[in-house]
Amino acid sequence: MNPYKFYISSENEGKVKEILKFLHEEIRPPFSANVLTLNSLDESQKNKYNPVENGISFLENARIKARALYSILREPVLADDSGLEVDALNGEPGVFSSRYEKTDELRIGRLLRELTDFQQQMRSARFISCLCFIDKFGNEIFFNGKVEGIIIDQPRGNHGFGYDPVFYYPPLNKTFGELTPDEKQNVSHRSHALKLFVHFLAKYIEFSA
Ligand code: ITT
Repeated sequence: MNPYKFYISSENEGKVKEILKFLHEEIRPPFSANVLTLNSLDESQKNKYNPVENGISFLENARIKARALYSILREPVLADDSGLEVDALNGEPGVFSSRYEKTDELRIGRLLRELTDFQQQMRSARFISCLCFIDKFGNEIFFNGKVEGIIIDQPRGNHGFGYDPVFYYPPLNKTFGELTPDEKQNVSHRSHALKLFVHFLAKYIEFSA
């Protein structure tokens, strides 16, 4: 069976690294995949790629990113829209997680400032991931994952990306920034969604072969 080729529609290096690692390890024989990133687009395709994430939900933004690449390539694509929902901030930064501030450091700084007056038991939060897959015919399907944690008041650890250093995960008594890539892969929101996607993809490849 030929490897099933599809593209990841994301400009976030940390995210792409996690997705590639997961797919590399979890898509197993008799199935195989050739997973490409935006790096393999030619210049004119790169210039056309401009997703405008103006949706009001993770699902809408995942769809916008997947469609943006699909409309250029007309080949199967996978996009992830993700973010951090903090209960004390009424779910913010949510779909604005990447637009909250310009860099990871500034984003974490702002988040901790907003939470200054909240004690640990009031700092519950969750990471959400919504994946949108579009096949070569333009059919789309979504997969969701989440993981619950607590926002601590000092960053810890330098693994991962984004808000990982302040996202404390009680079952492992560590922040996501302190988890190795393998440990994060075992429990993350993105892995939960990717697991569903891989399960789907195996059936999809089997039935469309
Ligand atoms: P693409 O849209 O190109 O994929 P992006 O960074 O803009 O890249 P999102 O719009 O989905 O992606 O924003 C997700 C933001 O949420 C991301 O920038 C991080 O700040 C945060 N985030 C998502 N998943 C995370 C994770 O596993 N660990 C830490 N932070 C995460």
